[in-house]
Amino acid sequence: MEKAKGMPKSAPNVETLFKELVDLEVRTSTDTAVKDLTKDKSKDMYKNMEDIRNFEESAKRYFAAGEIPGFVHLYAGEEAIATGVCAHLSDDDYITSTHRGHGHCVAKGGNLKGMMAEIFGKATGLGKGKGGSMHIADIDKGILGANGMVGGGFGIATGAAMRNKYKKNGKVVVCFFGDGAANEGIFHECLNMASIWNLPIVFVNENNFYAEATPQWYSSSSQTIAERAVAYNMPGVRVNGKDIVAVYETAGEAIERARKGEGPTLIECVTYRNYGHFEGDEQKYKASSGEEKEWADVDPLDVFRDYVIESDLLTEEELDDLREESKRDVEEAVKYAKESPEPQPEALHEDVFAD
Ligand SMILES: Cc1ncc(C[n+]2csc(CCOP(=O)(O)OP(=O)(O)O)c2C)c(N)n1
Ligand SMILES: [Mg+2]
Repeated sequence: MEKAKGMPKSAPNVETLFKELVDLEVRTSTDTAVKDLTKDKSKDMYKNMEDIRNFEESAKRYFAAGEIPGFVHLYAGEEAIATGVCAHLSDDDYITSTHRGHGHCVAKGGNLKGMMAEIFGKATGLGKGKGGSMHIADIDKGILGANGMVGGGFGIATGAAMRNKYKKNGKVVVCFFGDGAANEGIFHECLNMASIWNLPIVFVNENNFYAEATPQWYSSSSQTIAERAVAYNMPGVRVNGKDIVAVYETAGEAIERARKGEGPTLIECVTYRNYGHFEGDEQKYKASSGEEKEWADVDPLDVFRDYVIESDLLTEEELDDLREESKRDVEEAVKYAKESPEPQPEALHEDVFAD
């Protein structure tokens, strides 16, 4: 594959560089035969994507209103990845998440009320209101934690996979990470170790083409993230991350491979975030207004709606009902969070050390 442009010698045509990367080949649902997408599974997946979207839209609204402390990095636009991957996992399997972690946690079964209360900083939150958005975790659901450190999940995920292999417990680990994290040293160390030890792990890259304001064409020596898998002797697949059916199929193969003891896989999901890096980001670094407009038309929820209607899996009415149900669930979570008490000062030193 042609080498990426890297640091340009003269002023780059940013729009062209961006487009070049976006236009590289990806796997889509038309390339795949979906084996086990039942009506019930489709309902669960659509409801889950709606839950993530509604959760994020609420987080956006209440952050702007000053009711959510700290920072929030929204997952809106990337729903198909977390949902399509986690649809293959049970509570016994593990995930590690990122600073953009709400979607991963919802998809892995994180309780909406407990999550919302956590980002509101309330005592009823999953972390008793002490962690907030970037530290949501729920060990009982296999959520090993969102992470404020870019690349922080690699070591945790690889360690958990090492333990799973040692214990022969059949559990799989999924490590979500961004395009920026793929340029951290620990990415290379962990893919290497996962490969030599043949660990039950899937590395799921969410390539939204930006790490904060830094575009991928500028910061990556390889054009794709998936092609780096060759260096670590594992399969590398680049898939359309806006197309949940393609993500679901690709992740299903990788997770099955990991469960059978055949080792790790690297999946690159091509996507784009609906909003700024964090809430309040003016996004002046974006290649052009055209770039944002083009991607705004690609809504993963609509892509899935079209697919299930065309495949006679769900009707428009059923989809609308699920959308309404999700809105109600998220509204209830907001109400719960707002009405919950603040953590008390006495609780500050609790939960610091393991008992
Ligand atoms: C080790 C480390 N370096 C830098 C930062 C600051 N930082 C926070 S998010 C981010 C960009 C991450 O980009 P990417 O991995 O592509 O994830 P995305 O935000 O696009 O989902 C950076 C540089 C950090 N939190 N941790
Ligand atoms: Mg990114």
